[in-house]
Amino acid sequence: MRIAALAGGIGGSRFLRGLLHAVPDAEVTVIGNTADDIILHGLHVSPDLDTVMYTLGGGAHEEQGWGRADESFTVAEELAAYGAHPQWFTLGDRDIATHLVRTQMLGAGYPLSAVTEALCDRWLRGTPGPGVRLLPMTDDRVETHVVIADSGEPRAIHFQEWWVRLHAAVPAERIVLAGIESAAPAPGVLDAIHSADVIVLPPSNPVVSIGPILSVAGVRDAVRASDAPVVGVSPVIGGAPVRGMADAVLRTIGVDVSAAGVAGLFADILDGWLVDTADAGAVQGIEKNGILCRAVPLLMTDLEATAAMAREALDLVGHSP
Ligand code: GDP
Ligand code: FO1
Ligand code: CA
Repeated sequence: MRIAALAGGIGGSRFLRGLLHAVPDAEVTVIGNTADDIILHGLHVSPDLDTVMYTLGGGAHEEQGWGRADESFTVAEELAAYGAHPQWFTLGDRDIATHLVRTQMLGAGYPLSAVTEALCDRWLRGTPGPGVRLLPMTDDRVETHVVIADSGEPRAIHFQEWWVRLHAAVPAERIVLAGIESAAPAPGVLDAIHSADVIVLPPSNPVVSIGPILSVAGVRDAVRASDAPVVGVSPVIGGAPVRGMADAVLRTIGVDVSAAGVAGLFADILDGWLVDTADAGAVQGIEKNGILCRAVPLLMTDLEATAAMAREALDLVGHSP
């Protein structure tokens, strides 16, 4: 079975791990969000691509979700000693090697897709079966910026500064995808969508993870036009995201912070939508939108629980593994 999955970072990669466990012989292409990318200390950091790569490759810091396991911060301490900025985004020593390789290859003229393939050659070689492929959504620079009110004046800051330094505590008046107008799908992205048997939306952040991917020229149309059923998993349970700031960014774009609200955001592309048992009351309304809907436990407490979610998602759209 060929599966195409649109993924952000922590939530997406945890779900993908369960999906691969549920369907070990599936050929999975992950289309990763690159709008979180940020240049720091001259290094190109791709947080969501790295979270997927480290998580599926077994190198991620499990509780944190992002960054490497067994990490040290000697370089970050030295940077701080020099007063180098910013200091609100901490790069671990092991993680810096990833950014050095990426920055060096980009500087030599390789596109982000080639860089990602090279990095994944180390991390994803061991995955079972036909394995998993990670593609950036685009090779072009796209950055999520957040417009906040700074003493009355609107000011755009990088999404990472809003999230990591400000903890999304300052209301985001607008979310802007800088560069999206001229971003083309990376090589293989549209093919992966066209040739998929199933397209999966893991429970990633609908606005700043799935949103940018669907905003790349041609991607949303390709998903809509694909013969493959599209099935998604709600990242919101009982009116709140399981973690992170999805509630804040959903409010910014005027979408109800609920499993039904997020289903509505993707109604034009969804064939199936999983909600948690806490939101069983929403099933009927979602089905009125012509979307198959099922209420099942949606907390990714461990690999088996996540694999069960993945099986339910595939079964809902007639592709039971
Ligand atoms: P990020 O880019 O690192 O923020 O990661 P993603 O965008 O891929 O995933 C973040 C989303 O995952 C958040 O909106 C969470 O609500 C969601 N999430 C995290 N853990 C769970 C879980 O156990 N179950 C569900 N349904 N969603 C989850
Ligand atoms: N998140 C934090 O809250 N604090 C950090 O210092 C931090 C550093 C960091 C370094 C590399 C990386 O790939 C991710 C990092 N993150 C950090 C998480 C990052 O903000 C998230 O992975 C996503 O971009 C948010 O969707
Ligand atoms: Ca992210």
